[in-house]
Amino acid sequence: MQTILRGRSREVIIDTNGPVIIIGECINPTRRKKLVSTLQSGNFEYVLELAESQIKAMADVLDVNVGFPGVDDVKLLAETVIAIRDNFDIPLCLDSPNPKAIEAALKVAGGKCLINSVNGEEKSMNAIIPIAKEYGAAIIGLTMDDEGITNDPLKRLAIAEKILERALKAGIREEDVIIDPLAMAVSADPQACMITLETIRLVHQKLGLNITQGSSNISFGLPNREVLNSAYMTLSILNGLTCPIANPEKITAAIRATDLILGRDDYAMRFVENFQANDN
Ligand code: THG
Repeated sequence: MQTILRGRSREVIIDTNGPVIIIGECINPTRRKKLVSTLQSGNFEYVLELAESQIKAMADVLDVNVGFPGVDDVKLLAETVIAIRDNFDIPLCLDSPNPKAIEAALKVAGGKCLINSVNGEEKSMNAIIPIAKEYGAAIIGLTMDDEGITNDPLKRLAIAEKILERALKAGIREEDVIIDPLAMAVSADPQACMITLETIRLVHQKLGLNITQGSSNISFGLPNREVLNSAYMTLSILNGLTCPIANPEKITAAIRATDLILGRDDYAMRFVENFQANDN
């Protein structure tokens, strides 16, 4: 199955058979307080630097998250999207829990965006799915609902099925629904990664949809995050992860290595191209 996203003109194809598509996570105020302060004063230099360095590091899509307590993200997300859109031809993943901010950003983004995200709560599905249909966007469906986050992979799969069903009913194409199995900190729950890996396997096998996740979430609160994130990335890809949200400057080499090992990189072209561009 193929999900197609678009920037101003460039098309990115997310294929359930790989190779892996990288959604750059770095435009996010977590650990980057400077992002909010510069954006709020109308200075887009720093966000454009973050875009450029991630693209150099082989990001295929950019996640754009400007959410921070006290921030008017309806205005700020749209302004940030305009700045990126005017400078780079790359598809965007609009990351906000606020449907109004998502809609304002879709109005100015152009191309074909990925909405991050909808979840299995009635309120979320009712707000986001019609917007996705209206603007022709793809959606990320988080496998949580009105009852919160379950530790049972089969229940997470059932939520994914529910979101897919609603989207299909609204006229959204199957391939435009990407599932997020919820990557959580393994420091907080020793089984967290195993639960998510099993959810990935189930969604891949039973629904055949593209799968994303905020992979770096798993290493919160631990040292040597890079090694932990790389090991988890490889296992996730083996189970069916196709478009992680991650830091390309730290994870692209491991992703290219995994694709090569899985027979999805003829003559190691992509592995070598990344090594030549980024020395890793
Ligand atoms: N699912 C979906 N969207 C998401 C998440 C998810 N969006 C937000 C978040 N989770 C994913 N984005 C981030 C961004 C930054 C970090 C983690 C998740 C982060 N970065 C560190 C830094 O920049 O210093 C470390 C990065 C690293 O070492 O690789 O912690 O789950 N749909």
